[in-house]
Amino acid sequence: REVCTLIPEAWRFDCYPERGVVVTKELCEARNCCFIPASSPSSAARPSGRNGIPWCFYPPDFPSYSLVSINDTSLGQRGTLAKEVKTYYPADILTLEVEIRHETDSRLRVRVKLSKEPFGLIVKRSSTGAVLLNSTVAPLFYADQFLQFSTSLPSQFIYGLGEHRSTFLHDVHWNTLTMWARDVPPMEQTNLYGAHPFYLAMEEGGNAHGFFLLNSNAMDVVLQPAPALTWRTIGGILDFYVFLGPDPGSVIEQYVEVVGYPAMPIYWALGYHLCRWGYNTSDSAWEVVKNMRNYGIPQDVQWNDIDYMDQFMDFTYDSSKFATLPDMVKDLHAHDQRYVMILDPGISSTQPEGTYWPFDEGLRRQVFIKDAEGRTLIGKVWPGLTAYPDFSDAVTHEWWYDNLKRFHEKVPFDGLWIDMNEPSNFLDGSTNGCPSDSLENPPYTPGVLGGLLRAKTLCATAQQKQSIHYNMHSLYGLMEAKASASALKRIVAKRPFVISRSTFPSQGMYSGHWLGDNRSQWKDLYTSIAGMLTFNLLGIPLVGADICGFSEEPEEELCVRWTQLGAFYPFTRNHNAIDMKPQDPTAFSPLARTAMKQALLLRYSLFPVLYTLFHHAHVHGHTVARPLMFEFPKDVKTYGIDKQFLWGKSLLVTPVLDPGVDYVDGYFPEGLWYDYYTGYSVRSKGEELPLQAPLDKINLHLREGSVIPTQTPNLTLWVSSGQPLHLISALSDDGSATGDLFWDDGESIDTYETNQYTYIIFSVAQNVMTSQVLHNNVEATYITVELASFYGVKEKPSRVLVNSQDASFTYRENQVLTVADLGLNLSQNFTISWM
Ligand code: MIG
Repeated sequence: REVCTLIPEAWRFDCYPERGVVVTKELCEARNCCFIPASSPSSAARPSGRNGIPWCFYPPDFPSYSLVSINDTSLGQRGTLAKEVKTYYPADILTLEVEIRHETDSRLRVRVKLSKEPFGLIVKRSSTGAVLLNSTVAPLFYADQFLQFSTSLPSQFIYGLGEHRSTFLHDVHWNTLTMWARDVPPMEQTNLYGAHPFYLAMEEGGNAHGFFLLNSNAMDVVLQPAPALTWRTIGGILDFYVFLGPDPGSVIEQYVEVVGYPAMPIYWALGYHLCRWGYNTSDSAWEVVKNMRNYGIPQDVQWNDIDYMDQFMDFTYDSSKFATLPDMVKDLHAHDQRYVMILDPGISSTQPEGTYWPFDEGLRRQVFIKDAEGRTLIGKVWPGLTAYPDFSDAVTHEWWYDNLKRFHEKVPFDGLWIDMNEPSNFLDGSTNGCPSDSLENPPYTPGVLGGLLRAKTLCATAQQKQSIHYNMHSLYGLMEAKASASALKRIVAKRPFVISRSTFPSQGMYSGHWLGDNRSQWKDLYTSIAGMLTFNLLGIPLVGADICGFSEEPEEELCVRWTQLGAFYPFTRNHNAIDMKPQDPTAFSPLARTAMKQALLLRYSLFPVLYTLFHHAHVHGHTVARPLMFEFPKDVKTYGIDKQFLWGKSLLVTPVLDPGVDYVDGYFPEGLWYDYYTGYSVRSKGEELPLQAPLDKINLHLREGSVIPTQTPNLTLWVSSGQPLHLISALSDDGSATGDLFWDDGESIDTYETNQYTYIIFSVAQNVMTSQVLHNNVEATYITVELASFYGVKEKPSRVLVNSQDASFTYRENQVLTVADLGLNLSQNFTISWM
């Protein structure tokens, strides 16, 4: 048909997305679609996400829905959609109700749901005319188990859509991203641990918008070079939000306002964490802790993996190999350090009755997920056969709390690591398999690894309190995190610290995340940056990768470079797989160990900056680890950068990601940038510059116009966060700079919400620095400001005044003015001026 040949390749929307089928002319035409085989034969089979140009695609007149009526409502419009011809998927819904709500000035919400000229939705930015959404590019499908709509995109710059292993900027060249929580080491082109149907898109001129499909079912998101995007989900309703920005940071604020602001972490969450799988005894873990202290390497938290458990059973510990566990925890606490251990959701179901309370009590309270026939569903994980708690039921939360409380009396842990919560199963479905019906074998199965929804998880037909597992699967990690955080909060009466492997939108309210089972390879060092930045977009800023790599063994050089980059992960933990040789800092040569120690001390000295950034994440939905394009949205050269990143608006991190080099190229957006260590400045026109990077150095630059508070580091954040402050101001060309500090007791719940905090603004203008205490409800009096450095002071001053009193100072040829021994009380306003 001629209409078919007229459609450019980039605009062909796949009419035959089923995998493992060679699409023939007959099959395609049975769907009333256009058939044009591509020249390259590889497009025929669909083993992975790189589908290539579809051979079978919708013609422009493919039947879709028409708008049959529309009425204004107080917030927007409500209308009815109808179509006459059924599609080739069962249970088409021919009449739909669409509701469009302008919820805020920057947020549009559209819900299409059941109700007793083709319909399309176009969203345009009126200031620029940019088309943010245009669903008329392909037909709308709305069958019971197949909902699909497509939209054009205003540019190829698309971010988000976790969890996948990819570059930060997604490839729109026929790239299918599948979402369905899955336990698998991160590889390209498969669904991973979490599901996040949210993207951020850049428009011309630096504007940005966001799109969130509120849907938990298994789905494919197809990117194609038109550029265009297709959502293809197998359940739920179409309920989506458009966030209008107009800059990338505002888009994230608007998204986080909907899904929930990230929790304010307890202070020690930001310290260095040490973990491994395969500490054979508590003494061997304890030994590392002691060595770290002896070498003077900062460490806030020691973790244990499943080794600590008795036969891998939750809420037990091995009374012989881990006999000294309670003593180790006591010792950690005595040194202002903390203890975190792992929990897996699977509860052993094979212990003799009366010997394992978690299972007995769980059965009694009926907390476990049931199979389609109403029996406790049994799968298999580390302890052998297991039942799975149903965290969609409040009863289960109470049972989880009781278990944690009982265990806490034996081992007073401080935080929780929740693993295997996709949920993971060594079997497919259950010990009894799964029924065969349209939930287990839907008319269309998205590109999930293993080809079946039940692959390495529970049956889709399993029954949870709120719905079938088919709908609830990808929510498991979120709901377990919610139960864990609330239990921990009750037990320790402090901000709960939880790190979860599986995640879903809203997760940041309850937990952080680590990026899973990476490898000790340079490639994985690099991809960790994209992962970290993506999770910052998704409202889960407390994120990091396993430092030095989980599986395999790192060369010393890789582990040093990784510790340097890891010192700038918002969540910084070294973790290692079983049977791999030790890779904690104490395991390396003095040279490497010293370089790692330096990197960690640097992180600890920046704690006030990091803590303040988390405050802004918690209160405003800001990112902590931030892509360059967020601060420089008009500079297109920043759009693809994922080898560098910022902390907040002012600290630029340029890690070494390659072996055998002592320099690194870094991109510097236009402006003045100061070397963090020396104060020397470079003026960039928006260019790449080579930087020296010997093994003991990670490049760090301060953006002009910023003031950052730092502290003398120490072995724990408890000690270092009590040290005097050193304020560093990086002056812009006109001599100005600003910065801030959020301060509280570091651990009480809701300090911001209940006014138990101090907030201070630092500003420099016309040779005067002012520290202004805007809010002072907590005693910040025990903190002093001892030192102030000013980078970019063009001439040597003749006098320096501190609160109008003459003070001594130094000035060096690198244009750095330093005023020492200030002894200023942080809780009072002060000025420092020079002339
Ligand atoms: O089946 O608990 O991602 O961090 O060390 C493996 C053992 C289970 C997977 C986690 C990893 C952890 C490991 N776990």
